[in-house]
Amino acid sequence: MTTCPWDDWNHILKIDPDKELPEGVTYGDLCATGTDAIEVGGTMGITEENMEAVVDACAEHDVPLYQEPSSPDVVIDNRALEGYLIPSVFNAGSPFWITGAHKEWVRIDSNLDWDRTWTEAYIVMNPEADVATYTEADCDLDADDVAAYAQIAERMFGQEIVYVEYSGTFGDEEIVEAAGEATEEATLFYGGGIHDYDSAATMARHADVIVVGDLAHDEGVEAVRQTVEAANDA
Ligand code: 1GP
Repeated sequence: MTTCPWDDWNHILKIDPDKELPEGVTYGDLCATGTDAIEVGGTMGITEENMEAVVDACAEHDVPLYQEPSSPDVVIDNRALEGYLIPSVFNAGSPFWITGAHKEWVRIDSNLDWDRTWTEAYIVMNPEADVATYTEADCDLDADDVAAYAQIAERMFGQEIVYVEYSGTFGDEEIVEAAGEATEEATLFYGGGIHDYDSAATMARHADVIVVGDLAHDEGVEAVRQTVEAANDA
C-alpha cells in the first residue's frame, strides 16, 4: 500500500456543520487543539452552505482539512480541503450506502478529483445513531463479525481505512480490539462517545486513530485537548 496522510495520525476532530459550538469557542480554537486532521461532516441537516462555512472558518488554520460528505449533493469544491473521505457502510441494509450513492456521485460529477478522494470502510455499531437508521445498518454484530468485516474491507476490497463507528455512544472495547487485530495494513479509525482522557486512551490502545465529534460541540476546547493528549500518549 502507498503512504497515506493518516499513517501518522493519532487523532481526528470531526466537526458537524449542523451543530453549534459552545459559547465563546471558535473553529480556530478547535484547530489549535493539536488534532492531526479535521473532518467536516455529519449525517443530518448538512447543506453545501453550512459545509462551506465551516471549511472557510477552518481554512486559515494550519491543520489538514477533509470533507466527509454524507451524500453526493453536499460535496463542495473548496481548495482549502486536502481531500474527501467518502464513507462506504459495509454493514448497511441498503446497497445505496455501500456503492449506490457513490455511483450517483461519479455519474453526476464529471470532474471528480480522484487524487484527493479516498474511502472509509465504515462498520456502524450504534443502532440509535442517525447514521445507523439512515443506512439501515445491521448493528447486531459481535466481535467476530466486526473482525470479519474489517478483514474483508482490507483484504478483499483494498480499503486503506476501516472505521468502527459508534457515533454518540462509547463502544465495546473488545470489539474495537478485534477489529485492530484483524487489520494489518489498513488504518483503523474508531469514533464514538470519547469524552475525556481515559475514554480516549482506552480506544487509542486498539485503534490507530481516534475520532472525536460531539465533545467539541458539547464541551469545547479543553476537553478535546485532553483526548488529543491521550491519543498521542497511547
Ligand atoms: C462520529 O465517530 C464520530 O462520526 C465521533 O463520534 O460524536 O460520539 O464523538 P462522537
